[in-house]
Amino acid sequence: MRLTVLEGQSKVVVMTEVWFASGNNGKINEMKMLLNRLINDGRVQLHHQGELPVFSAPPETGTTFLENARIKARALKAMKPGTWVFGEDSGLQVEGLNNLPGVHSARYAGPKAQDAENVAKLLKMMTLRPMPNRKAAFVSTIVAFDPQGTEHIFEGKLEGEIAKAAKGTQGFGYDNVFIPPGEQKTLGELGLAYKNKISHRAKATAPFIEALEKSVGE
Ligand code: ITT
Repeated sequence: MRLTVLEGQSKVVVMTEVWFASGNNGKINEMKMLLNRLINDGRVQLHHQGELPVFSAPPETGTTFLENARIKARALKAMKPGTWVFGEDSGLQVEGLNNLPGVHSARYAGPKAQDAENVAKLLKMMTLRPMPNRKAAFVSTIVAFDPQGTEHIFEGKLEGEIAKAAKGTQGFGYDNVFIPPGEQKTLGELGLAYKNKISHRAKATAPFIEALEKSVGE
C-alpha cells in the first residue's frame, strides 16, 4: 500500500510499506538500522510479520539459504500482496565443521534452541577436533518481492574466524564468537555500528536498497 503525505504545499513524499518476514528481533533491529536513510526521510515504512494480528511462520524446509528465504518471503507475500515483502535466511558456515551449522544455524542445538545454547554447541564441536580450522563465514540471502510480484535475490558474505570463547554482549546469534578479518575482538564486542558497515546482511541489503530506491524514488 502507498500513502501520499503532503509536506507543506510543495513537497510530496511517497511512503512505501516494506514488510520483513522475520521473527528474529536481532535481524529486525539491524534491518531498521540498515534501511534507516529510507525510513528517516519518510520513503519507507518498515514492518515485520509480528505486527500482523495472525501470522503463522512457515516451516523452513529448504536445503539452501535461497530456498528458505523464498519460503519466508512467499508466506508473508500471501498476507501482504501489492507491497514490497522480503525474507532473509542467514547462517554461519564453519570450515572445520564441514560448513555447519549452515542453514541449521538457528536450531543447531535443537528445535527451540536459544542463542547461548547454539554457541555452546558450536564451541564444543570445535573442541572435539584436535586442530580445528576456525575459518568461518556468515552468509545472508534476501528474497524480496516487489509490489508487482517480481522476485529479487540479494546475497552477502562476511568471512572471519571462530573465537575460542564467547566474548561481548552486543548483537545476537553467533556474534559473540565471530571475529571479523583484521580484528582481535568478536562482533559481540565490536558492536552494531561496526557490524553494520561490514556484515553479510549489510552487503545483501545494499543492492536491495538500490532496488527500493528505484521503486520508491530517490
Ligand atoms: P527468521 O527466520 O524469523 O528471520 P531465524 O533466526 O530463524 O529468524 P534464520 O533461519 O535465517 O533466522 O537463522 C539464522 C540464524 O543464523 C540466526 O538465528 C543466528 O543463529 C545465525 N545468524 C545469522 N545471522 C547472524 C548474525 O548477523 N549474527 C549472528 N548470528 C547470525
